[in-house]
Amino acid sequence: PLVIRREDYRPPAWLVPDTRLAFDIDPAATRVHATLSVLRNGAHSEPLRLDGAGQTPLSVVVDGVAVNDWRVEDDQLFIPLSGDAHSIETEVEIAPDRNTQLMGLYASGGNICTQCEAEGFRRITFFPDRPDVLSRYSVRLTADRARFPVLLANGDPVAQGDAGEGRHWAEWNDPFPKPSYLFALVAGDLQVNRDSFVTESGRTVELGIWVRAADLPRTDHALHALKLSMAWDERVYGREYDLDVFNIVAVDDFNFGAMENKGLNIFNSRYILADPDTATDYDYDGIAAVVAHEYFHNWSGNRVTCRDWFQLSLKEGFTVYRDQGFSADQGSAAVKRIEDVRGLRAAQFPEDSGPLAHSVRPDEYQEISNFYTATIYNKGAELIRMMATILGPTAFRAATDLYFDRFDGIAATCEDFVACMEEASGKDLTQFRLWYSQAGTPRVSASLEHQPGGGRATLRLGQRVPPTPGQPVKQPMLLPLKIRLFGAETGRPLTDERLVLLDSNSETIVFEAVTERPVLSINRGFSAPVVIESDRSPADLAFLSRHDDDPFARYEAMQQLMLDTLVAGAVEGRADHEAAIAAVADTLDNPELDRAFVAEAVLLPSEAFVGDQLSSVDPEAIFRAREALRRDLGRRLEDRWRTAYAQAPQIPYVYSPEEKGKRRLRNVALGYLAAAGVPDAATLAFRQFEVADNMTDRQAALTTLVSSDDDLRIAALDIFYNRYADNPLVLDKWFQTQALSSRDDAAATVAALAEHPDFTLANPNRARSLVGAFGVNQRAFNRPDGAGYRFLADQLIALDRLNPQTAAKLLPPLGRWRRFDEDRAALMREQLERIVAQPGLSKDLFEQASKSLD
Ligand code: HT7
Ligand code: ZN
Repeated sequence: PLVIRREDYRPPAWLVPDTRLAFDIDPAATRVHATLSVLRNGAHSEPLRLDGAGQTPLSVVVDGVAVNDWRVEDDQLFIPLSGDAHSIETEVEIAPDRNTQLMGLYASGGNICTQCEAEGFRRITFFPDRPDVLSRYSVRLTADRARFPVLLANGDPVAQGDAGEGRHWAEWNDPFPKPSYLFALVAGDLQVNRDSFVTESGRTVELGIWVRAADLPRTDHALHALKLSMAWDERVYGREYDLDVFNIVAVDDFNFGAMENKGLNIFNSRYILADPDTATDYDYDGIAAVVAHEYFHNWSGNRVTCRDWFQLSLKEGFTVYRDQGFSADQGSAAVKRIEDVRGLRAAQFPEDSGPLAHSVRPDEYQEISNFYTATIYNKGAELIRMMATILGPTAFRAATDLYFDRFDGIAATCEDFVACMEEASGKDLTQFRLWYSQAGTPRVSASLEHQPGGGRATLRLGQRVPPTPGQPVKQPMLLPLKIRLFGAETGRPLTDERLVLLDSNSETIVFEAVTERPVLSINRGFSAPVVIESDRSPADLAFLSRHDDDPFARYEAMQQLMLDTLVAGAVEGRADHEAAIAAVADTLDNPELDRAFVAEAVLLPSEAFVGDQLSSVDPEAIFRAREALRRDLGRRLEDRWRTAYAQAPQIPYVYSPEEKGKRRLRNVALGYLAAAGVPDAATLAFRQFEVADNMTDRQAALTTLVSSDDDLRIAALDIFYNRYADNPLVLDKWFQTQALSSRDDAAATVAALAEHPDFTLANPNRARSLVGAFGVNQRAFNRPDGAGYRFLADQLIALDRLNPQTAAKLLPPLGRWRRFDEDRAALMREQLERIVAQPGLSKDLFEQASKSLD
């Protein structure tokens, strides 16, 4: 396989300051005429080399003259040029309606749209399809007026008119130089929800969200989120929007969440469409976060872009950090931090400890689409957060100002970003840079000793960065750890919060005159993305869950207590549940705590996370241990769960932090009542399912029923299906809920659902809702007979023929074989080998499967 290496980066041989594109749109045969002004970049004699995946030009014209001394080799068009500046015209024909990969120009629901990041533009026309070639685009679209009444592209609209024979045209111009991955167009039969936003400097921006007519009533939340994002970026980062229009289009077929194309964002419809009847609180949150994320890219990604794809985290890590800050400001910052850390642990920690581990700035890849990972996005965001912590808010803002100003209109690197952090703050981040180059989650050991009678407390810290593929030996990293001590007797803080910068393999910190036995609160706010290994007793963890003043640390103490209990249960077959039950009871009883926080704090760690703590995962044992603790918590605290369940949220549905918190706690309570096996659990759930005026409560009730043995489960599934048969996003929930069931027959149900008439691999959301969800159902997927592994491999092989990117994204569960017993490991490897041996396999799936075998 061809490996692309970061160290091989060379500046482009030719620049393209201006690009003119004319599209004659026809789903079966679209003509693309491109006119590029090209400039030799430095003194060299290389021909012009344009990327063009699988295409042959219909014509090539240089400075107005048709030429034929060009050649196409390895998907690149070579044109010899004698001068330093030329005009190059090419024409190609492409078929969007046969594009199942959903990269380049493709059809979705009868409309035509694009996806160019990372390397989709080369599937549209010949171009140096790399992020450091920035060009000014003007675009003319011509299409059938009846089929495609709306014609959109990047930038601002210039003109439109009639093209005769039932066709019409529109011209768009984007004055900001941009890389080809930000190019976009849409031709479709769409309606718009319009609004406007007046920027800080008084300019009016026309906003539009374009969807199918029937979806128009479900666009208000996204539009509101867009306006909040625009105001937030002005207030928090001093970033103002720069075009006269900002359009968003929602499509049903999309490989990712959304795309930040300049002035014309294209979204997976699941991150736009919401109303109380069809979207959960979680969906509402996700929509606001993704709308904000794509909007924030206008500065972190578009105005300042990436030099090459190894720098992907420059825009993605920073933009995730920015969207996390936005979401934190809309409600409870503590709950947002808890959710983000839970996501990091669910997706990034396993990646960092498995065969696909890579650094935040990777050194090589085969297929760049495989590097849109939790490491690049979420660990990347943690790196920015750590720098913000080390610098403090004022210096961090000065540093981001410097970065945006200095690199505006430039394709920059992660190094450029860190250098701005240093320059604006005067801090030395030399050692911190290891976070960009070393993969693996650092493990920090912490042990605290105290001399009784008001003596000295000694904290011993150690760090170890585990080996990862290609990186057997690691250097110690710079870890910003927020630390505080609390008095075990009084429950009061004994020290201020301290930021310890742990920069060596071991370090000792001394606290003098500590008047009572101290309890250690460490990595407060999850200040560093590390695993803490401490010798704190269950009693100390329970103490922190009651007394710690940092909400994240309080949550963390509770989770650690539960995790230790579950690990003991899974390994030894039984565990003492008392400390965990008492801590949950105290948390439920504390009226001062926000309900959303309580709901998060009393939830048990997932089966997968328990498995991540063990050298050999026994999915059945983990499931039994977790069910036992859930049952005990349910039974022993039944009165409390019933009280929590009785706190009905407001009707009609209101999407607000308070109401979300109430709904969440109520649904967690329902789950515990079901786990307790109370006789009315199924009736309670079914009644909630029937009377709910919102999807949050309806889906939560369905989730409870779907894991139960009660026949009401079948009734609820049928009602749900019939009610939402016309809504693809809600049908995804129907598939997903069943794929996540904890019933013994979950694997068989999933296999049957793959044959359901509404199941299709052609739609990525649908594929993810069944195949992707099944891969995270630890017990069902890891059935000892290997049926789960075979099923996943069958689906991936079939999906790879349609959409390699989406197939490759769903492979990782098969790569976790090292963590399982020999029999399961052999069964998983068998399927990986079967995938690798498939003739015609994509390089996307080949890279993931072959690396997973190593
Ligand atoms: N920057 C966008 C990435 C993206 C993407 C990547 C590969 C294949 C399809 C894709 N669609 C969008 C999304 C983002 O991070 O905002
Ligand atoms: Zn992004």
